[in-house]
Amino acid sequence: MATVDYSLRGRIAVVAFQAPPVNSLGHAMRAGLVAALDRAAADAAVDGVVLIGGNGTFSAGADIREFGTPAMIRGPSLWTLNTALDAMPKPVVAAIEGVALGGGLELAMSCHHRVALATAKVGLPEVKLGLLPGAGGTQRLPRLIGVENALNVMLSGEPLPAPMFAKSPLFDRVVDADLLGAAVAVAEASAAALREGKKLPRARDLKVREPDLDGICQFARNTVKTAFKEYPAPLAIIDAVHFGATRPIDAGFAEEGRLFKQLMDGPVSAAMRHVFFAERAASRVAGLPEGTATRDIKAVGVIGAGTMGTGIAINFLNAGIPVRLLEVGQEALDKGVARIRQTYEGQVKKGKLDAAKLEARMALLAPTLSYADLGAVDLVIEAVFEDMGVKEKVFRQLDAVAKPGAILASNTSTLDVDQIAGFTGRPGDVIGLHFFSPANVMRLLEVVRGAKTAPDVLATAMALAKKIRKTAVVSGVCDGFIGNRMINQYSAQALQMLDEGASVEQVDGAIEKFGFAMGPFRMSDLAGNDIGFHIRKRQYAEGKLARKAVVADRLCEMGRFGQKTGAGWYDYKPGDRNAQPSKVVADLIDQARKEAGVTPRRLDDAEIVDRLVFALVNEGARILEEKIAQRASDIDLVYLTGYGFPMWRGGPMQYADSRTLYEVARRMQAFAALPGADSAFWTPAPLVARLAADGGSFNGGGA
Ligand code: 3H9
Repeated sequence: MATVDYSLRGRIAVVAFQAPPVNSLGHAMRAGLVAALDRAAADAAVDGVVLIGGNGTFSAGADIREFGTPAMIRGPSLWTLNTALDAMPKPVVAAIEGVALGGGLELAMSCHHRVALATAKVGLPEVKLGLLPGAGGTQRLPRLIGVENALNVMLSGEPLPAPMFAKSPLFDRVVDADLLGAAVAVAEASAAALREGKKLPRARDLKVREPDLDGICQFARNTVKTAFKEYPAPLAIIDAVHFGATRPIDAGFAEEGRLFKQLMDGPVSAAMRHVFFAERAASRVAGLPEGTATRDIKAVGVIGAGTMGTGIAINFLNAGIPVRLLEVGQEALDKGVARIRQTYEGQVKKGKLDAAKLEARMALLAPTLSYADLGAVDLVIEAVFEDMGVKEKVFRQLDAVAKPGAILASNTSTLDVDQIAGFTGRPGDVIGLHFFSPANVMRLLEVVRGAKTAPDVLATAMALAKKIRKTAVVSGVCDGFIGNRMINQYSAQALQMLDEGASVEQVDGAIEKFGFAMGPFRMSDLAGNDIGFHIRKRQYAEGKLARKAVVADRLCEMGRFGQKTGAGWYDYKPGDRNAQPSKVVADLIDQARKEAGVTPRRLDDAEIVDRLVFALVNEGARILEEKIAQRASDIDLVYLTGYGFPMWRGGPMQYADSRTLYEVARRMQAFAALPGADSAFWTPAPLVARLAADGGSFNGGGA
């Protein structure tokens, strides 16, 4: 049980937090702390108190797992604790190492003094959970470091190095070593000053000194209104600071509390808290115990120097890992190397990289035309044409040259990784590593676990993903894995709605208003319509597609592959990526409706959005039933980090939960009854039907 250690150092009580790993301030910790403060206050042999993390870190703040549960407000609350600190008759010093974040920093600000190790980081990251600092932070921080600095800390949510604030009243001292010794010394000196009649310093007694309060707050409001349109927390932070800066601090606390509750009860914070836990849960893989040994990846080979291969290579170069880049022809290889250099040069121009680093990264790149040169690398990722025959050739050659123990990975986005593994004599070493384009930018990495993939190969892939700063989600083998299998259903609905009466612009516009970065047609024009065409042709041949995508196929037969051919679902002017509505496409759709004998009807935006999103959800549910994805939150992460699903909605499964699965199933049944509907498509997946009937949810258990 989380608690605190209490010991004496001379006449100073040392209260050490013991709630590993991050000393979050759950109920047991709060109760332990209040008891320790009461004990110290009552003990005549104690002159002061030091609060310190017992395990290398101060505190990561309130226990987020308690949010939305009765434990969060169960007394003593964080509020009671901070009030108890304000009322302490003896000096209390916060000794900060590791991190003091959120409620952890708020606790420290309620102490009379703060001492930090120079390596410590402090911050108020509540904004990243869709919240504001709700334990006095919006009132105490401006009093300690000024309004402008405090707004920067709270609006960015970033953990910042303690020395940044060494000269402000936030810290009495920032030390390089012996944190406890320094904190005890500060407590002793403060106790001595108290005996001499000095008052204990409290942040609450400071005045906010900011002559241009209104100007600063207005500027901040204007900035966040455009940058964080859908997020209520940044504005609430500014409002709380502005309100409290000119009033007694208790009035500020009350306003902060009101706004905190409002945010906590709202859908955006629920979604962002979901994402916080989803990111951490994704690294837990069934059947892969923590501490599974990993293989050493000192050098990587990438096959294919096209857009995908070069994007993949950049990830490793950025992480300082040497890359051998293989192509079949010199010209393509040279182009690939030039593309990588250009990417870095672009970053230099934007001031994101310096010229020396550019050269250092390029020096890690070794282009080659020979498979033999891949013999020494520890991991090879192929990014060649999406065709089983081509993959077979590549993997047979790799099997011949790769050293024993090397991991052989395919970047396939749809093909059967088990079949690919079968082209080698070492299927345990084969895995899918599905990057998303542009591979050096997109955060998602689908890690595809084949039937025979060895546990240490999987563990290595997960660890490597962290190193190259990707969000890794494990998927089982199926056509399209998690992301593309679901997007196929979404695209099918988008096309179906064109057949029924919607326009390309209307479908894109509706889902973009919902918050997607790009609608399905603009997205397809960007990625290349030929990719889907190629996959559909295979799926027609395999009998996997019930309906022909008549308009989409005709579009490709006309060579309208998207931006790269200057025409796709939209028209494009030379050198201009702005999508212009296309008369050609409108006529094509019209013609297809006539051939099918469809009388077009008007679809409203709500129908368009629900059909697109619930198509994702229904397939997501099937993916869960088949155990292709381990958990609903993994599916959400795939969509948030790889497909532009709006972050503030928490992903498709979380969004469905927020609408209630009963409502979702009802909408699906209504769509099944529409004229011309594919009723099989809209039959709720058994998991959706069960959860709808039981009142369950994907993410809240039951799935
Ligand atoms: C707040 O304080 C509100 C107040 O203003 C007002 C209240 C009234 N609670 O990230 P890691 C878990 S809001 C519960 O993998 P790292 C985390 O889930 C809070 N659990 O490690 C994981 O568990 P598991 C404001 C938490 O070294 C494990 O700890 N504070 C909390 O990469 C390790 O985490 C924040 O937003 C928590 N507060 O990074 C800080 N924090 O192993 C959020 C972590 O079961 N936390 N866990 O998956 C962080 O930024 C990072 O976790 C931290 C460590 C930098 C601390």
